[in-house]
Amino acid sequence: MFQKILIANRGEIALRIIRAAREMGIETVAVHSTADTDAMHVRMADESVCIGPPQSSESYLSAAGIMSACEITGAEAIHPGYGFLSENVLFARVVEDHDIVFIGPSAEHIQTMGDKATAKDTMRRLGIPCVPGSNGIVDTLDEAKQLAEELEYPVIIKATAGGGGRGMNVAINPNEIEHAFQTARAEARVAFGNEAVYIEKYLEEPRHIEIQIFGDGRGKAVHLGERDCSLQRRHQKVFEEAPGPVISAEERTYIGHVCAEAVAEMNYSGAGTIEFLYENGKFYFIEMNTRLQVEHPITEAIFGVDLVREQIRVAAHLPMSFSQDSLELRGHAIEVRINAEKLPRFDPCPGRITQYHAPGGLGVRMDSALYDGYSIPSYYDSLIGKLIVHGRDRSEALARLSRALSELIVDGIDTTIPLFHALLEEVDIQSGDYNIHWLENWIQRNLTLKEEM
Ligand code: MV4
Repeated sequence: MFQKILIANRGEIALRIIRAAREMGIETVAVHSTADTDAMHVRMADESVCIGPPQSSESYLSAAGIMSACEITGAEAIHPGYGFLSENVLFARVVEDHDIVFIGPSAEHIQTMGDKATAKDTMRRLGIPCVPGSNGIVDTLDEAKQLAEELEYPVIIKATAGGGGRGMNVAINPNEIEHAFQTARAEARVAFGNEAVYIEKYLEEPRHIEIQIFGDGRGKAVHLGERDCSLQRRHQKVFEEAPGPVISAEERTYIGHVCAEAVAEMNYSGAGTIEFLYENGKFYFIEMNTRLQVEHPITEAIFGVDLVREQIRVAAHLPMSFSQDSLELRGHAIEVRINAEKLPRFDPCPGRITQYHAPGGLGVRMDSALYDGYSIPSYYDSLIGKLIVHGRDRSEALARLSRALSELIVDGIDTTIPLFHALLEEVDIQSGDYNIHWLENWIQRNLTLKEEM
C-alpha cells in the first residue's frame, strides 16, 4: 500500500479523499492556490504545497505544478477527485510516465470514453443498449439528413468532444436539420477544436439514470445499482437519489449486469459511471464518466461501502473488498447539493461564512469544507456542501432530509438551501414523478410567479 498520496483537488472532495486515506494509514499531501491558503483541505492534510495563483488554469489545472508537488513531497500516487484534471488524458499519461500512480482508470480508458462517439461505439459492441443513431461520426449534411429521416424527427446533433450537455443541438423537423448540424459543428470547433459530431434520436421526456460500476483492472467488475439524477438545472445536478424511484429490482439486475460485464471485458480499473436516458421502461446509453462522481455518497449509503477506499486499494493492485454477491442494497439515500448562489436566479454568491452548523443524527452525512469564518473564494465552483441522508425507505429518507435541512445553518451568504425546502413540498418530488425537464420547468414557473407578484 502507498505511504503517501497527493490530492489534486480542493473543497469537500479533497476532504473526502483525505478521510479515506487517513483511515487506511496513508499520509496526505494537499495542493492549493494562493486563494486557498486558509482552505480546510490544506488544514486537514498532513502536508501542503502551494502550486500557483487563484485561477484554476494556473493552479489546480497545472500538471507541472502538481507533478512538482509530488516530486518534492515524495507522494507515490495522485487522486484527482472530480472536475479539474480527473478526466484529462494528457495528465493521466504524464502521471503514468513519471511512475506515479494515477488513482483512476488508465489514460487509454479515459481517452476512449472522452470521445463520445467512440465511447458509444465501444459500449454498443460490448452489448450495452444505446440511443438509436449514427454509428460514429456524421461527416456531411446530406448524411445527417438521410439519418434523421431514418430515425424520424426529432433528432439531436452532439459534438463527439462534448459531453455533460456541452455542444448539443436539437432538430425538431427537416427545416431545422441544416442549422442544427452546421451550428453544432461550428460551436464544437470553437469550444473543443474538434468539429466532429454524431446524431441520435431525441428522447423527449426521459429520466437520467446512471449505473455505478467498479473494476479491479484485471477483468473483475461489479455494479452498485443506479442513481436517478434527473433533477438538474443547466446540466448541473441538484438533487440525486438511489435507488431510482421507478427502477425495479429486475431492471437493476439486468442493466447492472450488462454494465459490469462490459467494464470487466475491457479490464476497467476503479470507479466509473455509465449514464443512461430511461424512457418507457428502456435504457439508452449516452456517456460514461471515468471518475468518482459528486453524488457517489448516495451509493455508498445504500451499499455500505467506501468507494474512495476501494479506488485506492485497486490503484495499489489490491483486490476489491467486495464481490457482486456480497453487495446488498439497503434502504434509500438522497443527496442535495448546497451551492453558494442567490435564488431565484442562482447568481454566484461568494463571501464570508459568519456561522456554519452541520446537521447530524441517524442517517445524516454532511460533506463540506466550510467552517465558521471561512471566506469562499470567487474563483471556483459554487458547490459548498452536500447533504446526504439515508433511510429504510424513500419516505423515511425524505422526512430525514427535511429534518436535516432544518438543522443546517449557513449564514453570511446566500445558498440554495431554500430551494430544497420548497422542493420537498412538491407532490411530484414526494412521489418521485419527475424527468430531466421537471426542475427547469418548475424554476421557470416559480420565477414567473415571483415576477407577477
Ligand atoms: C440527450 C437527450 C435526449 N435525447 N440525448 C444532456 C447532457 C448529456 N449528458 C446528454 N444530454 C441529453 N442527451 C438524446 N438522444 C437529452 C439530454 C438532456 C439531459 C440529459 C440528462 C440530464 C439532463 C438533461 C437536460 C437536457 C437534455
